[in-house]
Amino acid sequence: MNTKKHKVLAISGGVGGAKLALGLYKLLPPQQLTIVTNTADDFEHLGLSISPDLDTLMYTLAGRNNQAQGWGLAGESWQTMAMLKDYGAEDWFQLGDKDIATHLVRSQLLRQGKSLAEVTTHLCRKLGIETTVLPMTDDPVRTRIQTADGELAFQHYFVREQCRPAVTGYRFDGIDSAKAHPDILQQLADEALSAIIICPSNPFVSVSPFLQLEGVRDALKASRAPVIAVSPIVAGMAIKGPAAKMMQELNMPNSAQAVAQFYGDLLDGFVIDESDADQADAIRALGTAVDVAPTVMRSLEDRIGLAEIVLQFSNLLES
Ligand code: FO1
Repeated sequence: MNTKKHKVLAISGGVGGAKLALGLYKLLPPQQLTIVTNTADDFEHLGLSISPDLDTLMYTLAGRNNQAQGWGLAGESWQTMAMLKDYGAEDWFQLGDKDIATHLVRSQLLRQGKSLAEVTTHLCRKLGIETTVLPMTDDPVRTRIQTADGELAFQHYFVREQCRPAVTGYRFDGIDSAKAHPDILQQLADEALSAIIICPSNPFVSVSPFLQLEGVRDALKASRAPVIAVSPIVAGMAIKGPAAKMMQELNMPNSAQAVAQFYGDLLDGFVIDESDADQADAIRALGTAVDVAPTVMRSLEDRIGLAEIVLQFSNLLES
């Protein structure tokens, strides 16, 4: 790695993105890594401010996530949910007893006038995370999923309806007036930035909200650091979540190549899985460098291994 350039900015959604973010977190000292997280999945539920992707990332970095489930905390209990059921309250969104503490503290600090970024830093420090985790914006942005039966709030589509409705489109409520967190734009302009890594998250609903914030796409293109994405689609399937199903419903091929096309000229490099090696040349023809690697992250070693591969790839592409 260029010795003067050493900072890395990672962009992550929830479960899939957090796996690679954890690999980077294990490899890089806290001052060298910033993780920007999607907040368009956020919502207000039962009077609480819930930020699912921030929660997933924080719990993952703190080593307290429920690995089997993909979201929430390990060793959780569900007494509050049982009582909510007794009251006939909404119970489609599972809030564990420990997890609720996160939402209570976040909601209280937001009500006191703290920004989402300030609250996130507070929660991270208390969980022992020193690396900077930034919400993409402090302003409310909310994904709305369009279906044949009308529009759904993201968590209603994802959790309540289990991603069953066919998606005809999506939009991000509030995106036009939301401002990217200023530290993100500052980092993107930093001469010491050596890599911008788009983690394997859903390109449409987890990464796109960040890219659509005013000034972000231009700042990514203007940055001298290479922009590298890891494909969330492996052998036509998403490891987790509805990305592949959405692609089919939006009349796109559910392939790594289609993801590269979606990101377009933003990308300097694209990491695809070994099982998709036959797409490498077609992606290179789009003007993007390609690295073929084992991208399915089952173990912690896999997460660190992929993070190493991506950082090495970024060294090759550095200008
Ligand atoms: N995902 C689910 O599939 N079912 C749930 O009941 C659920 C509850 C939940 C509570 C707190 C939290 O931070 C996340 C939670 N998630 C749940 C995950 C989350 O909704 C999704 O993984 C993301 O929004 C997609 O990235």
